[in-house]
Amino acid sequence: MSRVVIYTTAWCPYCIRAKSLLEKKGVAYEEIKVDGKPDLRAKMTEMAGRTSVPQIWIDEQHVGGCDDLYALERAGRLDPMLAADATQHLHDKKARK
Ligand SMILES: N[C@@H](CCC(=O)N[C@@H](CS)C(=O)NCC(=O)O)C(=O)O
Repeated sequence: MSRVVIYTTAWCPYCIRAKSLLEKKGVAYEEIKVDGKPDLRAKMTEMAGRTSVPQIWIDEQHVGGCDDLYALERAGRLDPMLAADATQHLHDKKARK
């Protein structure tokens, strides 16, 4: 299973919507709450190139926000990304060296 990281704030409807899709799929995710934490929000903005929350990463790959997550779902591309075995990626990377 992939590692999913989502940066959120409270009272953010897009964050709630994104998390509810992940929860519906039974996906465990790491939530980083940036309320009142300008340093963390700045780090998120720098990594994502966007200021809005949520910002979502699947196995180090930046997915984007809630709309991007749902677009992947509609395109049938979310499940394969979530199912990708991160350990296998690392193994493949090492094997290619
Ligand atoms: N299209 C974005 C919309 C996200 C959005 O508007 N988030 C609001 C909070 S609910 C936000 O972070 N606004 C501040 C900003 O855009 O910097 C998505 O789907 O994630």
